Formats: sequence, C-alpha cells, structure tokens
Amino acid sequence: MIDIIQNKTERALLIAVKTRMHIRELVYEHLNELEELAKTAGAITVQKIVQEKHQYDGAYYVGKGKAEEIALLIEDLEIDLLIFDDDLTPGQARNLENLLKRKVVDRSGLILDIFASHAKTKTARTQVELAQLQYLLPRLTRAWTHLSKQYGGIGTKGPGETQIETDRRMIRDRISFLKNKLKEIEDDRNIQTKQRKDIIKVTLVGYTNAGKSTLFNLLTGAEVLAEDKLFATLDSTTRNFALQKSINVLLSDTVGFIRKLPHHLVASFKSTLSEVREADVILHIIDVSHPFHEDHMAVVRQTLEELGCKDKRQILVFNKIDLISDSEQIQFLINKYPGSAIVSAERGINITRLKELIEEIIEDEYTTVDITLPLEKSYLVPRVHQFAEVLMEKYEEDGVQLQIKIKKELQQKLDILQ
Ligand SMILES: Nc1nc2c(ncn2[C@@H]2O[C@H](COP(=O)(O)OP(=O)(O)OP(=O)(O)O)[C@@H](O)[C@H]2O)c(=O)[nH]1
Ligand SMILES: [Mg+2]
Repeated sequence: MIDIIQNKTERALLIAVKTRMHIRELVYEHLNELEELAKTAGAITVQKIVQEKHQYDGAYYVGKGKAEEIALLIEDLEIDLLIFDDDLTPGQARNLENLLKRKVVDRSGLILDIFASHAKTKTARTQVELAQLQYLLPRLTRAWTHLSKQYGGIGTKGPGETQIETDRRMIRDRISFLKNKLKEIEDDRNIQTKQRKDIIKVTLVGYTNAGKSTLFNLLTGAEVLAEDKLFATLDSTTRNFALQKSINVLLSDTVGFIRKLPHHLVASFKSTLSEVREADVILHIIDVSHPFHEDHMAVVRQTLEELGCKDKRQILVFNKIDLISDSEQIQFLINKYPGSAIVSAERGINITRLKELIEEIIEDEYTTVDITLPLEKSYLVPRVHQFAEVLMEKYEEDGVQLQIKIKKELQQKLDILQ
C-alpha cells in the first residue's frame, strides 16, 4: 500500500478553480468537503483558495500567474502539501510540482490515500492497491523518487516488496496480478451469492457520513465502526435482519459514496459493491442535517446509475432528524418524498415505520402459491424447502398439500413440481 500523505501532520493549502460553469457556493462547499477529506487523511488545512477563471488552465490548472503567487504564499505559510479539488492531468501536476517544489495531490489522490489507510480486509486492500497503481501509473515520472523510497521502506507489505527499482513494467505486472486476484475473489462471491438466491437482500447505500453504519448497527445489533469521519466504512458487512413478517432478510452496510469518486476506485470496488448490485431493496440513507443533502442525493443517484442499479426498489431514509428543529423542513420532506422514512439512527426515532416500509416492499417481492403434489413426487419436497418458505405441508391420501411463499423471480423453479 502507498501512503501519499506520509507525515500525518502535514500543513496543507487547498485550491479550487471556479469557472463560469460553476455555482459559487457549491465551489466553497466542495472545498469544505475537501478540508474534511484532508482532515481524515491527517493533514491540517492552513488556508483555502478559490481562483476565478473563465476556464481551467491546461498547463497550471489555476493559471501560471496564480501559481507563481501561490509559490510565494506557501513560503509564508510554511505549507508542505497542496491539495487541488479537481483531478489534475499528469502534466498539470508535474508543472505545479516543479514550480512549487511541494507535494501536489488532487482529490482522487487524497481519497485513494484515505482508502489506503482505512482498508482492513484483504479484498479492500487489493482493491485499493489496484486503484492506486492505476492512478499513479501515468503520474509516475513526478512521483518517482517519492514512490521508490516508499516502496523500499514498506518492505514486505506493499507493491514494492520485490525491489526498490520499481518501474512501469513492474507496476503493470502488479496491476494484472491484482486484477486476477480480484477476479478470483469475485468468482468466489458469485458462488456464495448463488447459494443465497432465495434470501431477500437489503442494502444500505448513501453519501459518506450519512449514518449507514449507525443504522446498520441499530437494526442488526452489529458493532460496525461508526464515526464522524469520511469513509469510516470500506468493506461491506452483512448480517441477518429481523423483521416482523418477512423471512430470511440479509442487511448489508457498504462503503459511502462521494462526489468525484475516483473512476478507478469505483471500478475496482466492483466486488465490494456487489452487495449493491445484488440487492433486492436499497435503503438510500441521507444526512438531512447537511445543508447540501440534495446535492448528495444526486451524487448517490448518479453512482447507482453507474452501477446499473437505478431501477431497483428503493426507500429514501432521511436520517439525523434529531438535529432538525424546524418542523416546516420535516413537513417539506414528507410532502416532497412520500413513501420515505424520516428517522434518527442514533436516537432510534421512527425505526418501526422504517421497518414497516421495508416489509411492505419485501411482501411485494413474494407470492404465495398452493400446490398439491402427487405422492410419488413427494421426494421433491426437500428441494422446495431449499428455495422457498413452506408455510404449510400436509400429507393427504391424494398427495402432499403445500402452501409456499416464494420470491417472485424464483417462481419458475416450481416447474419441477409439474
Ligand atoms: N445526530 C445524529 N448523528 C448521527 C445519526 N446517525 C449517525 N450519526 C452520526 O454521524 C456520524 C457518521 O455515522 P456513520 O454511521 O459512521 O456514517 P456512515 O454513513 O456509515 O459513514 P461512512 O462509513 O464513513 O461512509 C457518526 O458520528 C454518527 O454518530 C443520527 O441519527 N443523529
Ligand atoms: Mg459506515
């Protein structure tokens, strides 16, 4: 694994460009979010700069004049690190680094760095390493010395374990090795999930820090880490989930989404995000106390679309309602989003209503069928138990009477009984 921010108290200057395409307050909000990300990575934000420009500068992102101004500023402010809100091209990054003589990181690099330090399981570590290497490959010339030192230092842990003179070729080999490894992991998961086809899967998704893990813990009694930090969760966790009426429900907690999520990261998190792709029901958790939650919702919708999941059954769960004192805002949500749940995961408010909504959707996914099976086919009864819930099983003279509750999409499995 590669640490981009090495010294965890580095002093950072955050920089964004506002072009004529951008809304001013969103640019500032993005910078605030970047500050949260920097904090999570361990850097201290000393100052934030927004440069207004007609369009981005191809060579220096902020423009050469502004970059020279920044060069003076960073001496005064004793800056170690510059973090840019947009992804820089390798060329821009190189030019800026040459001019500023400081480490230059962009939003994707920063997110990857956080993921690298939070990744715990083998799958997450493999995915993050792959995303990092793909991100670094075109930037290798500038990161070279910095990287090779790290590779050497890491010893047996990272991609550099083989030797210090890591080169593009080795990184490419490592990338294809990691891809194969992930393919194996994914194949394993596919086998596992095939065995769980009859079970209803409910998956929590949402913007990072929305309260997914807090809700997950409340509903399942699990103890997943939940904290006021971006990307506290990287790995999916799945637990049984007890509802009143329904059977066999599995609930999964997943990694949070964020705007401008690095493209490689989404791709390499494919198998972690399989909980989302395979979900029967998605609970979209929203931190309603966040002033830009509508913007967050749009990011989540777009990410779900990228994952091919936008048509799945979905419940909007407006969380952190305990922080909202304005009853008009609550009424507004109720009117605008009928069928949503307005809850507090931390205080346990309105959780019964949420469970009812989940049950309604799940009930809708199932159908109940009555069948009389001739006695000579009674050997098939154990097979039925494997993919459906048998509500009634009665042995009569003319055959076995069965009442079966089955997922609609599995209904054709009953053909074996004909
Ligand atoms: N006031 C209030 N705080 C909440 C509520 N739910 C969660 N939080 C807090 O919000 C922060 C983030 O909660 P998490 O459950 O870690 O959020 P998450 O969506 O899992 O975040 P990531 O895994 O980092 O994407 C924590 O500090 C929680 O204590 C709530 O209903 N009310
Ligand atoms: Mg979480």
